[in-house]
Amino acid sequence: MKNKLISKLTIWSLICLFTIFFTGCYFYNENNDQEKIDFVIGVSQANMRESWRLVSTNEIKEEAKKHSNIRLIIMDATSNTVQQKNDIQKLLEYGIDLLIVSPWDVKEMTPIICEVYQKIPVIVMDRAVEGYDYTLYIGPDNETIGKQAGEEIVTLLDNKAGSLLELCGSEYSQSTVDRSEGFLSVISEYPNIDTTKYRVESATRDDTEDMVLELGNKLEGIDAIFAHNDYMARGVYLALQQLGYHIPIIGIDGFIGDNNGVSMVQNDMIAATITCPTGGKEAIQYSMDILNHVSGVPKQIILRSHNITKENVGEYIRGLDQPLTEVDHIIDVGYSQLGTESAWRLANTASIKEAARDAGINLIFEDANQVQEEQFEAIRKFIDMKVDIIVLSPVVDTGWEDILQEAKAAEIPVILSDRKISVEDDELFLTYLGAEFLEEGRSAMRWIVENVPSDADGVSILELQGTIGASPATDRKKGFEEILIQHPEYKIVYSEVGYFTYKDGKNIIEKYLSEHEWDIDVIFAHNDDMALGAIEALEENGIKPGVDVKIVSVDGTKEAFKALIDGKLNCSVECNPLLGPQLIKAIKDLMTGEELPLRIITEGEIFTKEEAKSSIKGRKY
Ligand code: GYE
Repeated sequence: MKNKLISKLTIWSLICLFTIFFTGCYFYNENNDQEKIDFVIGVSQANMRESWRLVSTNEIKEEAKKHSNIRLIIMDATSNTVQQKNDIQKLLEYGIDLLIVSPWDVKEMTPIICEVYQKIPVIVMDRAVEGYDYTLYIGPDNETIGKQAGEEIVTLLDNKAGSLLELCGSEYSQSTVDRSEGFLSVISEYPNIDTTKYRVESATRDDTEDMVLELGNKLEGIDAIFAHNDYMARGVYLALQQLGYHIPIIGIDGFIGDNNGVSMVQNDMIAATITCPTGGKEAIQYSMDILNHVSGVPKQIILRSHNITKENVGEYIRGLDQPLTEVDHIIDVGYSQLGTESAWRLANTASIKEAARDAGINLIFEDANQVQEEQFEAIRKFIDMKVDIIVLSPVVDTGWEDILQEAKAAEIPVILSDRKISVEDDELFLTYLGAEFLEEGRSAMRWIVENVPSDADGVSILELQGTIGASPATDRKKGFEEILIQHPEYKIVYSEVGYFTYKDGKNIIEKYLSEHEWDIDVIFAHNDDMALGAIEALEENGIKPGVDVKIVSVDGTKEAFKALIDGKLNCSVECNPLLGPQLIKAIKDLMTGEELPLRIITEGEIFTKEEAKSSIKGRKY
């Protein structure tokens, strides 16, 4: 420890000397008592020109003030990739313990971020890099933000009819593309609403003002204007004032302070703003957890956005000042688990029970045997018991509206764990904690393309599907087919539902063999248990699994690792069931009044024989 302190101090002095030579870099050091430096955090910001990034950097600094034992070194890449790479190199030379990076060009920055991640933890903000080579990603969901803006604008229009303008930024900006897509997905459902898109490449206030001034009397008959950020919204407002038009405006960002979105709503300058959180506060909070090796750090945090209107702006501002509450009683949590169908599920249940026990939480646990009605009963029981929080791991994704309305009426918050649901009213649950199933399906098919080359006859795939209507089954299939479609030589020639169980995986292969000559090149199983069942059926019929037919599955259980090592399974895409620590963190945050993110996404690696060999020892499930 002492050595560590000395080296931190030496590094710190060096850093101070370096400042003299470098511009675009500054050290944030609220507390001058250098003895206490435990961690140096490097922040590589894409630029300090965009206001959103300034807010983000400020939030990072404000949150860092709460920790006297950390130092920040912040560098401004001035929207330049070469500069950002150099910045990161310098930060490494300064001996940072963790890097927070908001990349300018995601593609270009991915390799260096991977490289840094091999040495120290990396938090990526705002723009997601490709793959999973980072510790944690924190960012908004721009498509959802676009949808929220669309919904807000629709409520403004009488009879759901009218003409809209959409003012957006550069088509090369992913956030612009996503916001636009989300917005249009809502608007397109209303045949009597038409919308015209204009681009303001710089997405700034002044250029937007000029563009709207130029539109002049083309604004006649426009019923509402959607601007992709609040600075643009302000430009629209200023132009409309000069032109003498009164058209409701909706912006995005929702920052506090003069001329920002929230005060523009308060002052009737714009009709609404959709908040786009920067995640600066969360970046520091999670940095501390990562550096202190706290368990329960997820892979991705997708932040929540709010619609701020004249009606709720006061309440929103008051909410921001609310201090966190102390929880003075034992927390009662009702957990509706869907079943015991797989090794994944057993590990999941064990992780949740263990984490609840360690945290002193009273967990009322009900297993529904894969039957939705049993989950309804469990939830009703939890409502009667007046638990603090209900956690639902839903067997299928539809049919939850009524029961969740009952929970809402009883004012009991609901968290979704593991699987997703599709409901019209997003407010029926607070957050989703689980894996990115779409990506798992994509990874499985990518592995096939790279490892099972096609011959003249093409590649025949047999698919073992999970439970019909369960989000991991739907999304794994969808993600798999997204990649499949790009490779016409690969075809799914047979697909059956195996409910994620070993028995059904085995039965399907037996049935196939009784009806067909074996002509399958690859089996894609939505989980390991079905793949292991298939392996048994193949062996009983003299077909060598992993050799005569390649097998790819999802989950990454210990049993699957053994099959990988034995060469009977070729690839398992990890879906981590150990959700307990992350769930407990969410429960505690909720109880103290912290806002939960929109989604909390867990990590997933890809395992083949070699990786399985080297990691089976420490494997927990
Ligand atoms: O992959 C499968 C289980 O919902 C992610 O359900 C979970 C899936 C998991 O039965 O093995």
